[in-house]
Amino acid sequence: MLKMLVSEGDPEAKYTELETIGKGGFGTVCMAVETATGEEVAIKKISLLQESSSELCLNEIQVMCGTKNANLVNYVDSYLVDEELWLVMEYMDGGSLHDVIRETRMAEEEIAAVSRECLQGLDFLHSKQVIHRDIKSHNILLGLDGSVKLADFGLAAQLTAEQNKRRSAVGTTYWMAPEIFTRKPYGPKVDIWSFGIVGIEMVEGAPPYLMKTSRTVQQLISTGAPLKLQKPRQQSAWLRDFLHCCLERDEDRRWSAQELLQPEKACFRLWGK
Ligand code: 3AM
Repeated sequence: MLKMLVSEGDPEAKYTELETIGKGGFGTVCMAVETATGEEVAIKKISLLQESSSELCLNEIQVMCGTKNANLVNYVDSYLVDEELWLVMEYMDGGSLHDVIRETRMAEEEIAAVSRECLQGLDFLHSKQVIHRDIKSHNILLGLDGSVKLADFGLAAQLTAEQNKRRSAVGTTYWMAPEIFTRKPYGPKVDIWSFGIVGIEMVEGAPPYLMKTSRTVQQLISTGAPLKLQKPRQQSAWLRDFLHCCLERDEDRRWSAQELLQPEKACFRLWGK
């Protein structure tokens, strides 16, 4: 299946690699330029030696191919090279939101601007019945031109008319919605919960309960432990309201990306700042 999706040809002839950007459990990400045009790209090289890798890659290519949007890191091409899948995508020269959060405290105007871009990306994904399932600051990439894009679709799930909910517990613990821990069938709103946690990250520099073990966090979130800002009074009512709408435990009452973006809703005041 992977062989049918990838391009033929030699990516090493087409692209000139410049530097390694990062390494992860999956493999490495390099920055490269398309030799003929000078266009900058990022190449994610995923080792296919682990059994689960092929499935994740297939997923990532299928989701990326079908979803082109200004707020998603767009797919360029893919190749099989020895035991690796090379996923060529647009290069984001501003690093990740996680890097920004680690180094500085963001102003509320910046939080609002980043949130709006991310919600536009989520609204687009959800309109295509795709759940990202791993929204966290590490997977939000920035461009020096001010662009903000969602990345890493390895865990994404495509819903269909026959399967309009998912059940498998995937994601990164600190950002995962309660309905995933409690093993309920869940839908796109799990991404909104995760984005609420990103909101707390943007304010405080880390997700709640980061110092606790994954097991403890799982218990805390499933049993309704509070998820709020440590110093709520230092933020505007709009920002608090926004986080509250994202971190609503009841999936039905939690707002959708589309609702959060609506101008007549209170949070829109945050966007207008
Ligand atoms: O290790 P750090 O956090 O510096 O942000 C991603 C991460 O960087 C970066 O590659 C590293 C391993 O995932 N990355 C992933 N996709 C990227 C892209 N399209 C990217 N950097 C730029 N453009």
